[in-house]
Amino acid sequence: LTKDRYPQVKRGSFSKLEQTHLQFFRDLLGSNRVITDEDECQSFNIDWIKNVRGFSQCILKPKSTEEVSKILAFCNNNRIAVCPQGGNTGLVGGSVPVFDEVVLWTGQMNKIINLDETSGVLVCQAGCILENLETFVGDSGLMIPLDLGAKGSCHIGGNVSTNAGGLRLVRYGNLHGSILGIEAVKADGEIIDCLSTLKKDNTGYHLKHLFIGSEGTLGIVTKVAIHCPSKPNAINVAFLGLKSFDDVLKTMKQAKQQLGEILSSCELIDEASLGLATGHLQLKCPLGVYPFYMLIETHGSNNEHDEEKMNTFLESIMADGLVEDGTTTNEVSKMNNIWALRERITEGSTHEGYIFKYDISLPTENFYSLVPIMKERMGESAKVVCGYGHIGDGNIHLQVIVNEFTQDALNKIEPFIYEYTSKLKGSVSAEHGVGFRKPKYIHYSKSPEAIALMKELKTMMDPNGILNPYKVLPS
Ligand code: FAD
Ligand code: S2G
Ligand code: ZN
Repeated sequence: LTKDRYPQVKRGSFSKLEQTHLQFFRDLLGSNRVITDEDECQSFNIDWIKNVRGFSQCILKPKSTEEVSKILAFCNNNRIAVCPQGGNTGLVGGSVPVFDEVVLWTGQMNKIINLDETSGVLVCQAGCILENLETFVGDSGLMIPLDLGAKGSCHIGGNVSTNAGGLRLVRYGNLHGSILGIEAVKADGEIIDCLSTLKKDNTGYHLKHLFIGSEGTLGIVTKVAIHCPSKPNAINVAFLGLKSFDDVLKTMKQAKQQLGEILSSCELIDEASLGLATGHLQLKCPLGVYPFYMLIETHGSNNEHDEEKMNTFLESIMADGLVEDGTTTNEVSKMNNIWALRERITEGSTHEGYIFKYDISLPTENFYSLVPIMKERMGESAKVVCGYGHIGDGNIHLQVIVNEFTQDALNKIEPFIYEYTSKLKGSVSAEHGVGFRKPKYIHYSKSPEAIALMKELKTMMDPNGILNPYKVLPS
């Protein structure tokens, strides 16, 4: 969706970048942390799925909170628009400029500040890559309570800013619960230190939640304190083949009942989405072909107990005729191969064609209902219509893949898919956020009063609107 495909978006009355501005940034950061070369700016201007493209001519690479503070104070005074960027793995166009906003990249803010091994609280800068944090705390027998396919690139500051859900939310909850403290910088450069490492602190309003999920529009997250649970001694994965969605629902219910507190992930993959991973990436599926697959994982403290629970669960769902086939393992390489079938669907999809990607929360019994409806609506005009995702949290990733983008295809999908979701009181963006692509749909999931209050908050926090303009809130 390049600039010309967004005729209705007009560049705000922000300053155009001048030599004096660049000089200020160079004096502050040093020339090697102010990127203006067009080729070097390119990757910061295009999002991961190459859906949106910006035209920034200046990428800033601060190393500290103080530098972020000085940058924002300067940009605020000079009305220069700023696009915060972490790993640039966001999927709603929130992480790249729309026009010529300055990009403030957190990649150089990647220091770990402290890990308290007793309380399990990690304090680090926002630009730490999720996988690096996972490795670091893993050495102390702890884990980051968040895991997603983008872990090799995404930054913890970006995860916080999108309130990323991921593959284990069903067990470890969302970041509003596991993030204990945040340090952020407001648009005027003021540093807000809410970097508490306490599990309980009810002194006044819980300001950290303003920055969790606000996608860089209320402030720039510079440090986070996150509670890291103990790394499980025992991990088991079951991969199941099922013939109907009704059986999927019954199996999920059994999993929640019989695996209870050790259930750490419950993911659904339909035949078409599995095909995108096995077909384009030559991944091997350990089962035959079925309409549905489930990936069920347990995290526990005692492998013997967990294997017994898992086997009892599998025997009961087999006896009830809920699954056609299944395999279970606790061998790391086999578990990784099974997880790859789920985690690399996104990557496999990119080889199929142009992807219309939807990230929807629906009432559990309707979780899959949109897929056959969209197949019907698209008919021959779509190569693939598929659904996969976090059924444990009621969050489906629905994809309509066509040869190339056409307005006609888009018109068949939108706003129908959003109206359908809204009628079922679902969410038009379950975990990826609103970004640049969905502000015009936020009203399908939020009341006019709620949107009005969000705008009041935005005006209070960022009166000149310099932080990630054109994103999240409808103009
Ligand atoms: P970016 O993409 O750089 O930015 C995301 C948003 O946050 C932008 O609006 C940006 O302006 C803002 N931002 C970034 N850093 C800061 C900061 N320090 N302060 C303020 N604002 C900031 N998402 C899920 O929720 N669950 C998944 O399971 C999941 N799986 C994925 C799998 C793949 C293969 C890919 C490519 C993406 C996936 N995503 C998933 C989407 C994406 O990875 C998440 O949204 C992630 O949290 C983005 O982190 P990031 O560092 O890349 O942020
Ligand atoms: C997932 C990744 C992005 C997508 O795989 O859980 O959040 O929609 C998604 O393909
Ligand atoms: Zn997801």
